[in-house]
Amino acid sequence: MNLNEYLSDRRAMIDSALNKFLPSIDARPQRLHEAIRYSVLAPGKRLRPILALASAEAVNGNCELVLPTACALECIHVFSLIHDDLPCMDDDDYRRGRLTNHKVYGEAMAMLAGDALLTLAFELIADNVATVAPDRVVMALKMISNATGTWGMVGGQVIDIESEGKSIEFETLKYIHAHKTGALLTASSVAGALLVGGDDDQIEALTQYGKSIGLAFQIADDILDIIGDQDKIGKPVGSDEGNDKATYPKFFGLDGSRQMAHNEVQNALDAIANLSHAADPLRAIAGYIVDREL
Ligand code: GRG
Repeated sequence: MNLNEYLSDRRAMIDSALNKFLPSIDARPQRLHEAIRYSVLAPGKRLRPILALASAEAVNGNCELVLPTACALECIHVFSLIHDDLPCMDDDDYRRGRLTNHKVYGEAMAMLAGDALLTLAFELIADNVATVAPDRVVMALKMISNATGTWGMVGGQVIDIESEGKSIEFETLKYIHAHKTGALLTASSVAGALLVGGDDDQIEALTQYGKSIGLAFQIADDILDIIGDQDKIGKPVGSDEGNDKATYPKFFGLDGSRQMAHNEVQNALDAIANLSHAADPLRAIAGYIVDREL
């Protein structure tokens, strides 16, 4: 399969759905809606929603049926980016090649844009009852909430903040990565299949796939923060070093980290070995996650 064609086709599908689902700048409060659209519609990879669509396809489902949940996953992701960039967290000026949300709209509006995106996400998932079985929507709501809050992304962010400037055990670094970035990537890898009626074995395989690509993604992110091209990544490199953060390269060096990322890609492929050719997009995405330049 041609991965580049697949990714650009799915990105177009998601961008058009996001444009439809996000509040219009003509509706009140206009400035909030402008701030939301500024960050969500900025050029991002759309990795999480693409994974959700590919996950539905992997179990022979129609990916268009899960578009509301796929867009919800991007809303949750962008909420985390906007809040992570705030002065009280990483205090970053650039994201996705543009000024960060608070630099343009101010801190209060950026915080509220993140809050509105997080809640809009759950509204969108609930709206998915229009196209898939209600019991599956409830299962997806539970899984995605769990991956987002204290048991997932928010929990990982807290341990990350508490670990800054400290010498931490490798176990703690694994916890941070698995929760802060891994949990939402895993939920995205499972959500599509869950919604279109995937069976227990398929859901388990996709969960293992998601955990492995989640870890591979974060190791690649650690590597890109050292050797990446700032223009391609859309934000300054070297921020981990500047923030005194523990990373895979600090524990294992660049070559050791690259090898570990590739091992995780192989684990992801092994996990979905029993799925049919319909899972080929997921197979190709696993490789892309470590070979990407941004
Ligand atoms: C709950 C406030 C809060 C934060 C959660 C996920 C997270 C913690 C913060 C996001 C910031 C960050 C730098 C995370 C580490 C790696 C990561 C998720 C990078 C950005 O994701 P990409 O590369 O971005 O998929 P695009 O822009 O392509 O969508």
